[in-house]
Parts: sequence; C-alpha cells; structure tokens
Amino acid sequence: MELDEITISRAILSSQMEKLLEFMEMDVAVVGGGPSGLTAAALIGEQGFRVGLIEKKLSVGGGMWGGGMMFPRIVVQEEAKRLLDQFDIAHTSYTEGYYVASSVEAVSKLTASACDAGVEFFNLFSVEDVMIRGDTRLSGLVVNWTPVEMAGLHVDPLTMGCRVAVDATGHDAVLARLVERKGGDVKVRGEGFMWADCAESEIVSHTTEVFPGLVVCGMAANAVAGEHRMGPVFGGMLLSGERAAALATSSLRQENSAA
Ligand code: 48H
Repeated sequence: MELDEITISRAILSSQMEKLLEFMEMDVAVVGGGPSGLTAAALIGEQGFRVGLIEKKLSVGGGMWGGGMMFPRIVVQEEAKRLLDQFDIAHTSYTEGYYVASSVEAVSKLTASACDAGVEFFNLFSVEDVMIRGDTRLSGLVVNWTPVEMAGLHVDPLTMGCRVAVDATGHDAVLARLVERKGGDVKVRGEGFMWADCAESEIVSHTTEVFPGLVVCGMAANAVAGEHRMGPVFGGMLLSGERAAALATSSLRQENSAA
C-alpha cells in the first residue's frame, strides 16, 4: 500500500484535536511532568478521573532524568521504597535505608504507569496564567505553546478548564507564584539551603491545597513552604505525588457528593 502524506497529517491533527477538545474540561490538570507530577497523575488517573498532564518541555521527567549531576542514578530512602515497588522500578540496596535506581527506568516506568492509567499528555504546552473567578476557586489554566513563549511572540493563549490543578512545576512553583502575584491568598516563601533530611521529612506535610482548587506537590511544595532542598534523593517526590493524588481525589469526591 502506498503511503499518503495527507492522510498521515489528517490522522495526527484529527486525533489530537479530538483529545484537546475532550480535555477542555478535565477533572485534574497536573502541571509539570517531573517525578512528583508523574506520580500524582498516575495515581489520580488510576481512580478513573480525567487527568491531563501539561508539560512545557518536549519530554516529561523533569529533574529526574539527569539523576545526580548527570549520573543517571537516583537515591530513594526506606519510606518510599514501597512506591518503587508499586511502579515496578528496579532498585538495589546501597546501605541500610538507601536504595539506588536508574533515573531513566524511574522516569520511563512512572510515565508508562500514567499512560496505562489513562492520563493524557500535553507536552510543549506552557502554563502562563490561571483562571480564578472572584477570589474563590481556581477553575482553569491559561496555556500557550512553549515555542511561542521561547520566541517571545505576541500570540494570545487558550484556556483549559479543570476542577483541581496540581502545581508540580518544581523549584519555580509557577502556579502558586501566579496566584500570589495576582493577589490570591498564597505566600511563596522560596526554598531554603540544601538539607536533605529536613527537606525530605517535611515534604509530605507541605503537600497541601494552598488555594481552593490548587494543590502543590514536589519541589513546588517545598518552595511554597520555605523548606530546604534535598539534592538527588527522590523518595520525597514520589511520596509528595502520592499525597497530592489523595488530596485531589478527596476534593473531587467531596464535590461529587455535594452535587
Ligand atoms: C508546564 C512546566 C511549567 C509551566 C515548569 O522540576 P521537576 O522535576 O519537579 P518535581 O518537583 O516533580 O521534582 C523535583 C526534582 O526533579 C528536583 O529538581 C529535585 C529533587 N531537586 C532537589 C534539589 O535540591 O535541587 O519537574 C517540573 C516540571 C518540568 O518538567 C518543567 O518543564 C515543568 O514542570 N514546568 N510545565 N507549564 N509553566 N513550568
């Protein structure tokens, strides 16, 4: 059979447009495809909610791909070992309570789990603003193509509605900062110095709904809380993603039962 270029183009455009239209209203928008966002998205998607993952770069994985200083290895502590097992990420014990895994395998398996859970990926989309009506609740995201942002082109964005947004944008805590900058009741304290023990032990408690409809997780949670950073130990990112998933799904269920 001869291949027809126009058919190939039509297949891509029509299937992606269909997905985009379907995700104009989603249950949860996870912004940022690093380890915490991938974990959150996979665990929310598994529960049957419509989850879109919006990632400004070409590939997901965030800061996990590079491991520690480009050595593609991550360390995960005892508390999060069960999540390595849950996502079937191979690991070896280094010394008591410290496990080592391949960063490439970790990103790949988290991503595969999110795909299996029905998460839809919107890569090369950059969130540049949020929608909030009358200071009450975040109700959507304002997005544009990353290349538009990179080229500094004056192109108006589009919007995507969501019932809950998860800010998994890492060190920049983009969504929380946007809400703060525009007068929402959120204070982003900015992350502290490197102190792995504090940073890892506190990250789950910093994973909260900081504004109605906005949950922060991963490094964004520590940045909002003014917590320390931790370097290439990733257990906290997985645990924080898990907590974000629990918060987002319980908020959706409450809303469903109130309706
Ligand atoms: C869409 C966006 C936008 C935007 C950013 O940095 P990440 O890997 O985030 P976490 O929190 O899941 O993991 C943090 C970890 O990788 C890390 O950096 C650690 C543990 N550091 C410790 C230390 O001491 O340094 O991923 C965030 C993702 C990236 O892929 C960004 O491209 C994406 O969010 N992103 N996506 N719209 N406006 N901003």
